[in-house]
Amino acid sequence: CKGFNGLDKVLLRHPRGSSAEVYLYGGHVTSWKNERREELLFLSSKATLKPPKAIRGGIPICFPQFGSHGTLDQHGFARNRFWIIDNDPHPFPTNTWNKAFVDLILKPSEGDMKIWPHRVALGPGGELMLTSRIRNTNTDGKPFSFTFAYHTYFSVSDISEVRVEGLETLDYLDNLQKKERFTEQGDALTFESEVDKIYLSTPTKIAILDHEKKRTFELRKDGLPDAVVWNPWEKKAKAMADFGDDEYKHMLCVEAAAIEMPITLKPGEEWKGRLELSTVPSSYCSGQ
Ligand code: TA6
Repeated sequence: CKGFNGLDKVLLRHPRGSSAEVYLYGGHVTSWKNERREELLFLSSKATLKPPKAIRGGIPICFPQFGSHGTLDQHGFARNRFWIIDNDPHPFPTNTWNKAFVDLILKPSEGDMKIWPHRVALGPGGELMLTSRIRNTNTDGKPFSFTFAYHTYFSVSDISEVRVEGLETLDYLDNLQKKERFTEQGDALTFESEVDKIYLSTPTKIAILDHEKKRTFELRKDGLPDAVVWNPWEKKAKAMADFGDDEYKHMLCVEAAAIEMPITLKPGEEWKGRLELSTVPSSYCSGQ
């Protein structure tokens, strides 16, 4: 890792694994490349890389609040802050022993007792794993409730030729229809217009198929029962200053999240969220 703390650009490579690499900026994953150095995450050409504006792309972390319902700014403060590298991390489970990793911590303010450790790991096959551990450190006996999402921007060749498998027949809240609850149809998701849906009680694994690249992203998650699917499409894309007018064609957000049922911790209790991303070749033929 270059750089001493999250303020610098940090490069993560696996010493014995594939030549895949991950870049972090300010503690946020902004780039994940496979062994052929193909970029797998979307980062807008207009993204601003300085707090308090959130980075438009990569994997911003929405914590301690997802969305705008709550007392904080949209999506909470974690994504608007620089994180620092933790050189003396609380031991994470050893199941990451075969991965290169960097440990980060987020302190809401200087000297704050609350610290939230977060590990970014890169496996020998180029798989990317994020683990966050949230503990209630309150000494006044008060519970701590939060909602959370890894707001992952996947890079896709052409949104009109992408399918998402794993969310069929599930209930979802539609952000475009006053968060009303609906039930998804029985086929894989395809995309012809703006979408902003929070799928509820989703499976551990979700697949995102990119027809042109013949590549499937596999998203696996723990501790995160919901999944958000978002593409702003043309009109909203034009309205975002940090997003290119046509960039909606080349991205899709599929976000491992805990939203419908906020996570509530008693003092001393800890929650762990985990996201693992990998890619596999896919034989998806569009129009099937
Ligand atoms: O994840 C979907 C969403 O909640 C959308 O409603 C849209 O607002 C998107 O996040 C981006 O939010 P941002 O605050 O980063 O512009």
